[in-house]
Amino acid sequence: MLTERDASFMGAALDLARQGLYSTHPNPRVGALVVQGENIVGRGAHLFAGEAHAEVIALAEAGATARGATVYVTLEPCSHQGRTGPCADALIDAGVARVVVAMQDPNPLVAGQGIARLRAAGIPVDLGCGEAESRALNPGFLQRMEKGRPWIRLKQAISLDGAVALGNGQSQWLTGTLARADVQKERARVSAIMVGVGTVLADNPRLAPRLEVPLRRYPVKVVLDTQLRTPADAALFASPGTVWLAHGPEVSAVKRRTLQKAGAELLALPLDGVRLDLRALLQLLAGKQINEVLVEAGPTLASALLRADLVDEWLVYVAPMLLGQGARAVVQLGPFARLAEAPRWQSRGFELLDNDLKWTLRPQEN
Ligand code: AOF
Ligand code: ZN
Repeated sequence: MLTERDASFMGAALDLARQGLYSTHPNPRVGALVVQGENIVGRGAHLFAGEAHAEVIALAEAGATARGATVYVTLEPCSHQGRTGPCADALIDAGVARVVVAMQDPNPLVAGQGIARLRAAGIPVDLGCGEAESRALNPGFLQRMEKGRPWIRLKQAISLDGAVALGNGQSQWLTGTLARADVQKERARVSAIMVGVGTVLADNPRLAPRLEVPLRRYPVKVVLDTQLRTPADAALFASPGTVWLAHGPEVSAVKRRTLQKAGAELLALPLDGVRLDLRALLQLLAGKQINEVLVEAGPTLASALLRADLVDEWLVYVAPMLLGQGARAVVQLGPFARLAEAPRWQSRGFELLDNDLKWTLRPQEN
């Protein structure tokens, strides 16, 4: 039986899990709380793959007071011996009396076995408290485990008249400093940042998050570059984080070698028409443990992803300015003959960042 009190302790465990927002890749963000009577006696957050899981840290803090305690965990305790030991066994050994779990771990290595092991040891387990919040914290990990592809978050800065640049390409900057600082945080949380080669050639971006504190882990930089046109002296080679260049079947050995020497890892992909097969790319990224991807797309890549129904979330930073006639539209879709055919999106939240609006959208569910 779950109570209000359970919900409130699980809320605290979720807050702990959020400490891993920028660093747990490729693992999920997980928090754990040990409660003895009315008192919190242990707190844990999983922070880094290869290091202790949340439960282990929380149990260590609780020590002997874990005996008879209730433990709140935002993801099913693991049952496998991975980089760290099975958390289900650690909970059993500590003698806890009850475990409240936000959601089952879809990782096939766990998938219900952690909960089964606790129950087999006579420990009651309540499942589902805070499930929506826990899911929201790990969209990429969950989608990779459940659907074999990463979570695609498309990010664009647009004008009030729906454009990303003037006709001559000028686009720096539409949004103000606060919105641009927010993008750095969006970069820092993901497993990979993705752009088309057009963006590399036009803006020569570094694509590494710039935050006040150095990160323990930097996202991979993925460039969609069918013909391998990325210059070997592109700025992204000099910034922190690995570079992956996704290219098509027909690229010269010389180009391949030059770019590998510059530090790139090359990902050969099949074509879908004249462009890279995006589904194949996402499958490959999932195989390389990429959870969330921030796509900093120009209109071409954005349109391709939208047409293929591959955008899971759209972050639109709207600058209240007008770019006028001849400006480059945010996407090229349609034309649609009837409004009923026009794709609609669901608003999932907004934030005013100084003079700009950050709008979070998800595809309309049918
Ligand atoms: C937990 N508690 O805090 C986390 C869990 O390679 P390892 O040993 O770190 O295992 C990673 C897997 O463990 C990960 O894919 C996910 O299924 C689970 N994460 N489990 O009991 C935690 N982070
Ligand atoms: Zn574990």
